[in-house]
Amino acid sequence: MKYQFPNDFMWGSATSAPQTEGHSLENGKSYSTWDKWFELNPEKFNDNQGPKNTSMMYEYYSEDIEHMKKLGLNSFRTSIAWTRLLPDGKTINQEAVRFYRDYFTKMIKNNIRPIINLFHFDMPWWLMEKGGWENPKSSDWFEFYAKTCFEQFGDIIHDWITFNEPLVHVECSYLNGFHYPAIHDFKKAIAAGYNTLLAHAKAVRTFKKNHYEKDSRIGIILNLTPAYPKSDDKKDKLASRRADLLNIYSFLTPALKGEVNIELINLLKKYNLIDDQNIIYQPEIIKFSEVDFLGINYYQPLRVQAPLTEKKVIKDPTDLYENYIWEDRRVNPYRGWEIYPNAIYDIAKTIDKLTDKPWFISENGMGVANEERFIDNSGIIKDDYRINFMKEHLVQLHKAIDEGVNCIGYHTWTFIDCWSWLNGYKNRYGFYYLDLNNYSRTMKKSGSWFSYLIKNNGFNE
Ligand code: BGP
Repeated sequence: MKYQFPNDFMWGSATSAPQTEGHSLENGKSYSTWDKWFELNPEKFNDNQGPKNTSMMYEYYSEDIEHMKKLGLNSFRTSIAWTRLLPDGKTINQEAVRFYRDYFTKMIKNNIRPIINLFHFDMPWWLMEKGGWENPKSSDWFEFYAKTCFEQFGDIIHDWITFNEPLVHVECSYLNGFHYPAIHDFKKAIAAGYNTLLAHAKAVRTFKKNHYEKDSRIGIILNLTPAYPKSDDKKDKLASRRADLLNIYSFLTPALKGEVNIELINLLKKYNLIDDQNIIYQPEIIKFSEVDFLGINYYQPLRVQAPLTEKKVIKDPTDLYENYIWEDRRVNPYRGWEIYPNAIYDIAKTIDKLTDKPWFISENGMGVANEERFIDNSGIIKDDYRINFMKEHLVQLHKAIDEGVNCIGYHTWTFIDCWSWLNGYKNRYGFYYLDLNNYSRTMKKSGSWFSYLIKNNGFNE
């Protein structure tokens, strides 16, 4: 094979509990902010599609593991729903324990390594009513939840993740309106981010103290979107550095070193963005944030330039750096995201300079609307655009691996078309097409290609 990957490379897909399980208020599960928000404002969700009816893996998981096998996946990431396992934050829901144990055990029996994440944007409603991540005590609630997960499933799960893209629930809830409570307040965003970091550190601390076994590891998944400056001009470069501090190093420095990024703290202090009332700096806890391994989600780069007007009072990250459209860009028109595979190589090299820890691409994929257009006579969706997207990204990843970076796997987003937050089912990402009328799953052309790739541990062109 022209592009041969290392032995034991993890090939898989990623998803999350809220986007797949369905039955969102059944079998003992309590409300997450998504369940509640949908009840309060269904019109905000594309086509009124809420989290109740997703791909219904809660009942289809046995069959779906067969589908994973057909692809040849050797690993799979999903999450536990905090609201299902601990509906009131304190009491274990035994039905949830039964469900998750059976789901994970079946994967393992089929040689699919589960990578289990604790939080994928699904804040419990009872905690949201207490302020969610803005509340400094939220990290204690999370630590209790994490400990419960390790106790209930630590005998079968060996790869743990604390958070998926911790930056995203912060910016979407407190800056850009895509997650509940959808307010705009930079200071609150920073407090919520800091409390999320504390929660991560406390979960790692608990894991290492009580549940660390020889073959177990704990990590975090970060969306490390690199910021490319518009020009070599000093001001544009400063803007891109600031973007990287906020978007990359806010969580990457703690995850690699067990300390906050001082340059970032100085920037936030300079603009009076750290609110001492909400942030109680606890380096003795932050030191536990260092992880064993790292997941990197990559979809699109960030293109930045210096702000067009200089502001004294900073109310938004875009007051520190502004986005611009690169004239040569290629774009996925459905999601509106730039397609730039070279960034995967750049990220790999950046990580390589910072650490020897193992890492993997934990999400990469292409969401496309109305894929029924591409169904051929045999009833298969010919998603060649998705195959090309993966190939282009894998070529870049392969180049970096060839140069020695410690990348141990590649996971796509996603396995079966899944529910996507406010976008509902608009953009589809799966290897399997989901028919929402009867929940049937049909493999797309990209699924066949991925299984060929796994079988050969590589591809030719
Ligand atoms: C990532 C999230 C996923 C998923 C994916 C695709 O940031 O971790 O949950 O949603 O993006 O994005 P979207 O569903 O918004 O198109």
